[in-house]
Amino acid sequence: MKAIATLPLEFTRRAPGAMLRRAESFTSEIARRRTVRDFSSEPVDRNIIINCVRAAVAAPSGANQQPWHFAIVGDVAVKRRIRGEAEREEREFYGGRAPQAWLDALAPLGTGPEKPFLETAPWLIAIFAATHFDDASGTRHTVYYPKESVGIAAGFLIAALHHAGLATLTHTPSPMRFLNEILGRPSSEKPFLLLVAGLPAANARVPAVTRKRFEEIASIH
Ligand code: IYR
Repeated sequence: MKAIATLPLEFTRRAPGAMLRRAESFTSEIARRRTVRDFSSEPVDRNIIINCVRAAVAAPSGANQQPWHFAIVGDVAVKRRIRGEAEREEREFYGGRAPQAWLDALAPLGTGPEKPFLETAPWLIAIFAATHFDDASGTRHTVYYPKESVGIAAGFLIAALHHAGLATLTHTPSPMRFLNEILGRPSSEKPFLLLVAGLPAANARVPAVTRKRFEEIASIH
């Protein structure tokens, strides 16, 4: 295959001091991100969500295949259907499908099968990962590193939403195939995660959990 054309890189060089200040300022902002489960029903402009999805797709992906789809849901009836299906799965999960050790790990977070936030929050973003795709000539292609690629994009999205001033919840009902049916996505796309986005309820509370110390999660060589 012929090599792709190249362009000069557009890159902003910064002084070391400026880089350190920017690194510290980004860290202090992103470190305030919390997973929120109590959402306000206050509307949020769809253009904020659209712009954050545009940030997500700046993520790198295996072989630049961009194997993702973001289904942005604000319609009340669609959110209600998603809640209904998610709670059906979650009742099974909490009612016997999950091993006791898993339920024990979740107990401090106080999660359960009720998922009112799927209707209360103004926006749900269902993120799908393509496992393969067909090109214009109908040839099937394998996607390389779909989970890594979509995971990175999901991280960008969560960071962008937080930066914009919104709260998020990464919700993973398992299995999530019902999302393909409700959102009309092909079976070649696997639901990766259901992101809830909006403003927190006025009285929102979060678990008193802490992050691991730097020395526990990183080593310098
Ligand atoms: N998907 C379930 C269970 C759940 C699993 C993990 I791992 C969490 O960090 C939180 C919840 C639910 O959403 O309740």
